[in-house]
Amino acid sequence: MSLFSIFKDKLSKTSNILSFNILEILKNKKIDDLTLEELENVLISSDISLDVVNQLINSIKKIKISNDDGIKNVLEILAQNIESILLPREHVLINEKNDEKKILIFVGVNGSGKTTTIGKIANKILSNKKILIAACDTFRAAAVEQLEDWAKKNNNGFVAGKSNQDPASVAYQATEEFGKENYDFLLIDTAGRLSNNTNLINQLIKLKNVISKVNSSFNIETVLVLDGTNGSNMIKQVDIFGNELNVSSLIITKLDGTAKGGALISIANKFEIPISYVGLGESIEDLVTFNSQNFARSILNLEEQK
Ligand SMILES: Nc1nc2c(ncn2[C@@H]2O[C@H](COP(=O)(O)OP(=O)(O)OP(=O)(O)O)[C@@H](O)[C@H]2O)c(=O)[nH]1
Ligand SMILES: [Mg+2]
Repeated sequence: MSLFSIFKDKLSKTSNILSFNILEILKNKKIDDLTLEELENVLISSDISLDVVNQLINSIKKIKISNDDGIKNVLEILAQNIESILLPREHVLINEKNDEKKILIFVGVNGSGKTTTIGKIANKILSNKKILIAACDTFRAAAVEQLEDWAKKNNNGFVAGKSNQDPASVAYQATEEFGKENYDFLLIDTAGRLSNNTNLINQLIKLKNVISKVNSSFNIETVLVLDGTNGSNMIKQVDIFGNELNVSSLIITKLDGTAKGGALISIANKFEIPISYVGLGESIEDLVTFNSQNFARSILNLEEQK
């Protein structure tokens, strides 16, 4: 299956609604005020934010439709506009040729997909690279076990704290081991739930500080994992985590399970934080490098551009 077909298949919940409704609205081949208003509502219903919807509507306002190709043309223009919003956000998180030691800290609210995403990423990293995985979610024993299973499956190193140990001290231990041993990547899993968001963020800030104290020259990326089924509520999470933790990359999961995939475009438009991967399913291969053209064309149910 090509990468494009995977996007198209897995984003069908969003595209079924978006493209079906757009085609219905354009059936009478007229772009008048009523048509534009109806199109606006459909775009908003897939959780595309109002400022993006306005941009998109403006781009098709003056189009004349005389036949079926004209309808297709509208979809093509929408796709091009969406692609141009997304393109600057494409980002390579794991560069297999990179020899520099790299630390990735995965943060995000509970259930967003951090732990499974770490497993998927470990699976992507070439087998000639050495990976250390650290379970800094010390509040849930099940979280540690889940990660240990992933780690063992791929023969990776694994560091876990004791129950309720300070997550920062587990991160410290792991970073020391990472520094001394011949590892290429350190993947750090963190807890998503704490008594409140302020406590959670403070704990994560402390964890990051401890890591840079061990060795300030390590290349550290903070990856915010977002649950795609949250739609436009993801924006609030990027606001909170993005500012406080200097997030350098976003991963949006569960896009296979939602019709609100349009929210990814809103995020790309509002924030300059790059998007490295999208989660398109539960199995280990279902984490896919984010590609703006594949995303834009898939949600409008268009064919791959040759
Ligand atoms: N359909 C689908 N499910 C996903 C995807 N990514 C993660 N999940 C599921 O989401 C659920 C939560 O994933 P976890 O990885 O445990 O989430 P977490 O962020 O570690 O959660 P906490 O540790 O509680 O904060 C699991 O059932 C995963 O299988 C995805 O891309 N698609
Ligand atoms: Mg977890």
